[in-house]
Amino acid sequence: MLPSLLTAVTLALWARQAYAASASDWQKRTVYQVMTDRFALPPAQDSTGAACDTGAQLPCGGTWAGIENHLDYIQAMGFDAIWISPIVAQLQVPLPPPADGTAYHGYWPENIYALNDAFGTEADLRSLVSAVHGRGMYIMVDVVVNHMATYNTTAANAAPTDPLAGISLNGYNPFDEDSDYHPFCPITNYGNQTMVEQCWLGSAAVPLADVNTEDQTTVNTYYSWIGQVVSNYTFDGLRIDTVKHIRQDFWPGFVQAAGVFTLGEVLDSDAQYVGDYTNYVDAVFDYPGWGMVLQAFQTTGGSMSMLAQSIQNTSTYYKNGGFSTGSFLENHDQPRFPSLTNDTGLIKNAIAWTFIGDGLPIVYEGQEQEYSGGNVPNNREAVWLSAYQENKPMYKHITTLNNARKAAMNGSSSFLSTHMSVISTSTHSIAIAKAPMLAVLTNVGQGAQGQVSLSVSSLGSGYAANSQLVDVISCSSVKVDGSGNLAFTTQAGAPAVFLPSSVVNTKVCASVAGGSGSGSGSGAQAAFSTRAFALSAAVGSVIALLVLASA
Ligand code: ABC
Ligand code: CA
Repeated sequence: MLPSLLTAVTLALWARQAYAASASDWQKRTVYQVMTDRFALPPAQDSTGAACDTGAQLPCGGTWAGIENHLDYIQAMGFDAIWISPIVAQLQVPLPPPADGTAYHGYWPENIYALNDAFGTEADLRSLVSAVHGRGMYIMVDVVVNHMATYNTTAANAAPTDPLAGISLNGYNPFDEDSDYHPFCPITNYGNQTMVEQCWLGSAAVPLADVNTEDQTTVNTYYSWIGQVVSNYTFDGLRIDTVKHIRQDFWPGFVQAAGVFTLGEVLDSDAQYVGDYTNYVDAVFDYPGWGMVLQAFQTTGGSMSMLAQSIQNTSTYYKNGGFSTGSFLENHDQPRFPSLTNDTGLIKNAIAWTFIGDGLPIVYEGQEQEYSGGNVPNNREAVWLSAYQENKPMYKHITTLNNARKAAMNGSSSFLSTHMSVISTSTHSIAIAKAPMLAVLTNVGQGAQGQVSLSVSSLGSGYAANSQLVDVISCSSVKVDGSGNLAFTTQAGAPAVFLPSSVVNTKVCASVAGGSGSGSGSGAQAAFSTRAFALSAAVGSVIALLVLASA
């Protein structure tokens, strides 16, 4: 009896290990965010390339089977995890829909015990999960536990009074009684935390009925639900919606019941406020850092020192500093970065940011195609309209960054446990070390060639004098000189991401140019012998960036 019991226990533990991915398991990965309705049509319709009008806010037809059919496209870009939209059954609104559209996005739950049949069948979802696992990839599911969505038939266009009075909760599962919800009040003041937690999101037409998570029975319902969802489908992680809208002490029990890595959405720009939630869930999206990345790279006048300050804030206010963050440039709630600037130099730097730091890198579908939709709903373009082209500049850029991160990880066992550090900033650049990686990001823009020189050997970059490096973005060799200085030229405003040449394999750079060992700077610079002017060479700073404007 005993041996078989032991075997059973061992097997159970093994099964749990195989799927119950922890924060440190996730740290080794990078994530591609799939908005299920907009990523891929079911295989039978795939070649039709059906139109998708984002402005209409109607379902465009993406499904779980569609995602499974295009995992190659995601994996070839170097991602080893995906995040999918919420999976549960949704509120249906009459057509034409109210101003805030339909539930195509999946954030309007009505029955959390049923699947959203617009995305496919249970078999389709299981098949997707096993296909993802079969490739050695992880899958993160988005979950909404703050609210159930309702449609206000009596006062759809009126100022809301008490929507519950005019709403039938027939068919809601669970929470089909008014008493399951906080009394109606719209959130009008985000500075009032009690209001943020106990009042309602949404609009007059589609009020998001705020579940009474002060009630212990309700809490227990959610805890057992999440445990079932994770184990039933063997999800590896959760993206948790609206975390700041539920009291903090709800979360540890939820996280424990889930048993997998949890990444929470706390939409706020205040690092102290957001960072506090890392005491309650494993990690949060780095919204405060994201705001600084936008200001740094959306124009050539952005501030690099504010970006450095934001990295400092992350290490001060987040439980494990940047390790407890998800790093992103775009998502389904924010205008796409190329809607703010069409400067490809700036875009490449902003994308690089996601990959060179401590946070879990996350890329929103369509970034690789340089989609440029603005505010919701325009930022939710269908990926099939791109025909999944893999030869696009940003697809290649993201692939390079993914490969570079892998190479750094494989080349140094301490890469993942080494905190990023800012080794210098100037008006237009910031140098960030996360040994063995050193990134130099600039906002000089695509019209400029910048000559950058910085002292690296004494500043925690991990590079000794005479180290032989490769900038994996340009695939050119650069050598740290005998005094520990690094000089190189950044082309068309692109970022530089250095790795020791010993860890750069042919997957990262098929071949390496300029590997003379004498530094690539002088030869290359001669080509830009036009008007030269120093945009910044901060006195006393170890970094100097000289911009040679092309005439
Ligand atoms: C729909 C339409 C929109 C229309 C809206 C009324 O209705 O699409 O065009 O404007 C889902 C859908 C949305 C839908 C909403 C409402 O439901 O995706 O399309 O909008 O029906 C999460 C998800 C999000 C999802 C929901 C709801 C929550 O990621 O996709 O939306 O399940 C708040 C929440 C946040 C939520 C977000 C949409 O709303 O906190 O969880 N996201 C301030 C507040 C934030 C607030 C934000 C709203 O405004 O502090 O809490 O987010 O825009 C910074 C400040 C921030 C400030 C921002 C704007 O500026 O530091 O505090 O955020 O500088
Ligand atoms: Ca709430």
